[in-house]
Amino acid sequence: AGHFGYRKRDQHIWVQNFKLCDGKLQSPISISSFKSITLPLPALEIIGYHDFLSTPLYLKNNGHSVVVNVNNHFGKRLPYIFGGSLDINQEYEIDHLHFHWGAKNNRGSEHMLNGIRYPMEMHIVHKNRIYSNLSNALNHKNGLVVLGIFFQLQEEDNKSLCSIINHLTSVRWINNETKLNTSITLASLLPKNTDVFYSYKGSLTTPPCNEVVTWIIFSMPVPISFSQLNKFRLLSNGNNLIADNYRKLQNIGLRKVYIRKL
Ligand code: BO1
Ligand code: ZN
Repeated sequence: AGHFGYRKRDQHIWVQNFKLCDGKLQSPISISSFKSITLPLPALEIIGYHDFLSTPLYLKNNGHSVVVNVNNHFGKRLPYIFGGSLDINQEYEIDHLHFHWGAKNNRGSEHMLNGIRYPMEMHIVHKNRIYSNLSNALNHKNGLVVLGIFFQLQEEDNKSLCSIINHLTSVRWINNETKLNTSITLASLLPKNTDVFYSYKGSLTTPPCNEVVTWIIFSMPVPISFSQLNKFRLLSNGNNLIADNYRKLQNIGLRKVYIRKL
């Protein structure tokens, strides 16, 4: 029952195997700047994002997405975030990052922003430092923070993505794993401006759908070229190419979305 698919009929049966997917605080949602509540939030503090991540860094095809695992910084302090919309004194350290993308350019992102579905969305998953690992964090409502970053097509390659994208051919098949031969900084993967973001309380967008995620979605997208995006679309789960690995929109219900702007 660890299996789940993204086709419409597959998504409808997530709730049969994963009861939490039927909750009232599910993700993703459609975000509207007009319906968001402006708060005078402090800046999100992003620590260690300019340092090159400790190597070896592993890139893995897990059949749902492609993942860069960052949680094996033995000895070193992991990059972490605090401030912004996060509770005072709570620090969240990076665990991994992964991507959601479409088979066509008019879809792929999980969240929508002002009616726009972007062609790709990256999730940088952080766990509350007070929990010893990701699976423990999934049992607590302040367990995770996920940074959501939209990608927008442009003609030129995004150089910062090259070390990941150049290795996608080495992880074409499910469970393939490879070492990146050049390190990356997380800062290079963020939008130029991180001052403006949306925040709301939601869930994992995949089973088991735990409602433990504070979402922080940056307003400004990051560029990616057509040819770079096409390389994600060649990944396979053994039966099909991986694409359209985004969950359908969930009801916002009684939740509020907050926006920080300058
Ligand atoms: S996301 O950022 O909301 N798309 C997200 C989704 C799932 C996870 C983290 C972030 N976590 C892991 C679970 C694993 C599970 C895996 C499935 O998702 O911790 O138990 O096997 O890909
Ligand atoms: Zn995700």
